[in-house]
Amino acid sequence: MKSAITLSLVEEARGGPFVFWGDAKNAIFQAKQLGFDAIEIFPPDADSLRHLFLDKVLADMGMSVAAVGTGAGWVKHRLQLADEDQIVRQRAVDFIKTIIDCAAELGAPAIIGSMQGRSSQAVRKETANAYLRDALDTLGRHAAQYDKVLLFEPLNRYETDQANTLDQGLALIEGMPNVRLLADLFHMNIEEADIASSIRRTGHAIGHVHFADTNRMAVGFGHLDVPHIISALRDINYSGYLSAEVFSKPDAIQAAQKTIDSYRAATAQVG
Ligand code: LER
Ligand code: MN
Repeated sequence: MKSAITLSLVEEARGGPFVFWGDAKNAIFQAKQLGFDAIEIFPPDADSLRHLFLDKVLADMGMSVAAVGTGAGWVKHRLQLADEDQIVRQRAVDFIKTIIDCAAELGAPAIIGSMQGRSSQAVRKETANAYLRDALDTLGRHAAQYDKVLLFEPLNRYETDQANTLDQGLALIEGMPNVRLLADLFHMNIEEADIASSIRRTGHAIGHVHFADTNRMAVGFGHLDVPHIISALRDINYSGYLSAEVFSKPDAIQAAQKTIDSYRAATAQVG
């Protein structure tokens, strides 16, 4: 398993669960200093990320990009894949395609979390699900041209009704060989009956993990049963990232330090 930490470049997402904010080069430097393998980036759009020319600083630092989030499509541009308007849905798909393209340039997969949208008065749940499936199929194929997977993230019930658990996520991506599940431990703590069992059941499809404690603070600041979860990840031979998508509390450095300490303790303990 590998360690990663999040960086948000989206002002509209202030207060959200990201450790570093704004200054990408500094965040990459700090993450490297603390011993992380990679950074996960939440950009406003593909062009702004490209214009940072991070390839060089990443190469110089020996750092990777774990994943690139698409949530700004919703937070900043109000696009989502279950919108009632076909034109908005198409714009949402196009927005995600551009992120898949620039993530691939950085060697990383893209994540679909809040862009999955939800049902509404105008769009029944079955229809919302069908819109999402269509989009995931298209976008998974788009990512395949770069040999990258597409990561689909079930979210807790307060954020979506598309998929709240890993089992629901697995049903949604059925028949899409290039789409993998993102297991976010914060959402799972709310929705899963047993986090470790869910990981074991759906493990063949898990491609990324958001490493967060029960209160969405850095792991170690809440009451998550970390050894239990790490041993489930070991059982499924998970070799991807544990990426800290957590609040920058009490501040970025302390959240990052706690994360890397917990990551090291947990991965050393279970072997
Ligand atoms: C995104 O990764 C996520 O977990 C959602 O809660 C949106 O912030
Ligand atoms: Mn997440």
